[in-house]
Amino acid sequence: MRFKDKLKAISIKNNSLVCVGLDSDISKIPEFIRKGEHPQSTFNKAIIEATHDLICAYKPNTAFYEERGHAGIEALRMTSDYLKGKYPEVPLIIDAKRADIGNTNLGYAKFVFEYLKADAVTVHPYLGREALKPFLDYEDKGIFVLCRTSNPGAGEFQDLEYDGKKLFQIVAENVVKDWNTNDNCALVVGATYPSELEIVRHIVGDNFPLLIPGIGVQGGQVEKTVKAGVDGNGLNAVINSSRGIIFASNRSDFADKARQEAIKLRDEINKFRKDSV
Ligand code: NUP
Repeated sequence: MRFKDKLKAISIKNNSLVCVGLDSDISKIPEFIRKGEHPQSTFNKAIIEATHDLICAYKPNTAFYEERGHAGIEALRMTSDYLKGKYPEVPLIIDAKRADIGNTNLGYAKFVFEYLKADAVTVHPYLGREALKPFLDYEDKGIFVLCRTSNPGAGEFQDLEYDGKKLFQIVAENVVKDWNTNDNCALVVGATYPSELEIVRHIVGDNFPLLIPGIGVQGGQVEKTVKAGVDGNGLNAVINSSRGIIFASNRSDFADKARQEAIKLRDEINKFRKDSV
């Protein structure tokens, strides 16, 4: 199934726009798991078991696996194998923020889509459409292009103006008009910038997925995010929380606490989602 259809189906089935960020920083996972074999994948499996019926996607950020070298890459692959085996209907977004010249992107794309079997990936737009072709050619996958990021300094380049438009607006326009010929593009917009999020949703229209990180620890507010981010059907907003869910407790109750946080976020999102459609 194509990524976009998979995302829509699970969002409807689970009645949820929550994306759980599997940013399983080895230094933060509970000590009794850290001491065991395969700590990151054991942790991820427990989080998946506790939350798979409450969410619309999982999003591991590769940074927290790459830092461990071989063991981390293995953990990422084991996590993907587990999810694909047990809950194949749940999309896996690999947050790797890749981009290089086309020939090099062939390798990046194979790593995420063939080795890790991801359904979607995050990429930088800076090298342009031509360079990203190896990603865009995967018709069934989702290509999330960074548009307006959640960090405090995001505006340094993203708000630069050309012809009365800010760079992030031009990125959104180009992606939706020119890059999306396979109907597999999506954008990343931080929850910390609801006005920009509203502008981007207006540019891309309905039926276009937006990955929205920055809820909770980074300060993004749920109400503003939902109202600005969902499409006309109350869908296609993938609202990510990583630390706020997976590290709700660092004791033996960590999975239960993660479940409670996921329920809380799902319900809060749904409360405002109703007002938006
Ligand atoms: O603009 C972005 N902001 C952001 O936080 C784009 C991202 N991909 N992210 C990622 O989302 C970030 O790298 C991390 O993996 C996650 C946010 O985590 P947290 O603040 O919910 O813990």
